[in-house]
Amino acid sequence: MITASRQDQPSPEDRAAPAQAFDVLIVGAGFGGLYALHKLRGMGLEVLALEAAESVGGTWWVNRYPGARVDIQSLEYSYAFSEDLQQDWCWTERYAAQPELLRYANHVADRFDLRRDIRLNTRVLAAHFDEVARRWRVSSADGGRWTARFLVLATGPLSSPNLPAFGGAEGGIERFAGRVLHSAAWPKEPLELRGRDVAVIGTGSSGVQLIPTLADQARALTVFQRTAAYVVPAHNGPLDLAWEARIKADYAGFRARNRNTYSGFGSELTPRPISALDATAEEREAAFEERWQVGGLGLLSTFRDLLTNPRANELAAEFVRGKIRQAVRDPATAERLCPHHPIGCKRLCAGTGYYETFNRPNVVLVDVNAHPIAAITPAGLVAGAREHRFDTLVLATGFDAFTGPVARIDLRGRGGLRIQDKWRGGPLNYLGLAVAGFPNLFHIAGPGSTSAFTNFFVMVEHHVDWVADCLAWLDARGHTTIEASTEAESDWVAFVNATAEKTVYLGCKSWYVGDNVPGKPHVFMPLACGFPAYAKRCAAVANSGYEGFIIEA
Ligand code: NA7
Repeated sequence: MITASRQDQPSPEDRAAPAQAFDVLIVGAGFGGLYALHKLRGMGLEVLALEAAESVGGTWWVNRYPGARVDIQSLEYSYAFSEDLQQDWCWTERYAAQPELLRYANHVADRFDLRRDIRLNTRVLAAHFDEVARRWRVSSADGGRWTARFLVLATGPLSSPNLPAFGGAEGGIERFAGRVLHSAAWPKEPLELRGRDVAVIGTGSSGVQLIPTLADQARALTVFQRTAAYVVPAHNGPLDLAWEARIKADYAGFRARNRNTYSGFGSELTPRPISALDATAEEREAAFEERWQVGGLGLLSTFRDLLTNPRANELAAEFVRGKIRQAVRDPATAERLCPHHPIGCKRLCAGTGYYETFNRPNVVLVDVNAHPIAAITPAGLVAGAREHRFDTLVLATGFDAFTGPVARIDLRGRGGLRIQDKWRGGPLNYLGLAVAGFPNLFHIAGPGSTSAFTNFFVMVEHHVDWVADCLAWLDARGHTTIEASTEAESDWVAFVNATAEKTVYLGCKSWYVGDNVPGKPHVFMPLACGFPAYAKRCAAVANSGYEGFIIEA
């Protein structure tokens, strides 16, 4: 096993206060970081996880906005690595709400005694690869300093909030005199919005969950919509105990079947093996209706080609538009709520009473696609040459996805190569796991992997297990460094792009292509080949003795 004395040999810059030495440093203590810590520590490695927040839980710590809830069923969106854990833990609802998910993260941290190796309130500022020592040198905002042979980025693909500039210096958010909230930085203390005039900007998954909840509380709610969302009903409710018992009778089998699906969940709702175009209109309607009644994201797997054939996709899209027209009484509002991009091109939303919320007398929908938000004012905002007034502004504007969480670290590889420079044209990597020029660095659920389209737990368990096997393999052979080759990296990026070409994902502006953040390169970042094919490629690389990687003794 790799060993390191806690007091590593100090470099000249370390002499003032020697850095603590570890085998592995993990950045992040969300669900990826927690499992990485458990797994790698279990191999006898010295591991430390550094977490910027004051709590474990990652996304489920910061996204504490009212209505926050997972959109994959909790019996599926949970760890599979421990049979005892998955048998003991009982979810109360079909889709757990944020507080329950946070309790689960805390339970895992306690159950596996992880807290002793997690340093909270620690934002990693810099991580530099020292080519002489062949170690990562890591420092934090509060002056902490560490070294490690391996660095694991479990920073999450969606952890860097997107804060649009709107009117820039003249009309930016700081001009607003009322309270500004972001869905991904919601305050801990209870917030009284009763009687307030609230505005929400953004109608993605977060906005779709927030809007019905805020409409219940606010005196008036104005929703600023740039792109209409496809929202399927979640049909949330108390967990069906008979279903739970059936799953728990063979949880391992259920997990294995899920790992064999495109997205790592939904094995009980497999696609009909035909094109939507080959079904009769009646068969199609009945099939979509059946999925609509089941609820959740399974609508997209009604037929095998909804995400690959634009004409098949349009049939599903029109089915949802029909539902919107039924749900919303005012025809003009209904039309504004009807999306016209391919369904699933932006992540499908699962909601509760979303469209019906626009029938409420206290809710107004404002289209800011045709008339973008020009400026924020002290009393509201200007769009379409008119001022909309409110006292509380909620930004549900999403995230600087994939690259944002990494690029805010001063991350430097060989020769001082900065990740911001390396990724100037988009995220280059190999297998979604490693970056050429950045030895002994692994990325959990990053760009170039199927993370955006895969049940997050399936993804992080797969990545962590792959990394663990890789470290064990290196160690058994006495190798010190592993690094993606530039050729393998280029081939991988070409594969990611070629795969996207075969899907409907390029048919709209989304965070998958960086279009939600002004100035970000327009590059398709996730891999759309489906989890089983991706896992097979990762396994093939490992089994070949890490083809595409440069390994040094
Ligand atoms: P999303 O899905 O990126 O949604 C952000 C929303 O904010 C979306 O409707 C955007 O419109 C809107 N937005 C962003 N910037 C602006 C500006 N400048 N003006 C008006 N509207 C704007 O983020 P979420 O937090 O909802 O969900 C992220 C993921 O978390 C989700 O996919 C799930 O995986 C869980 P746009 O569509 O860009 O026109």
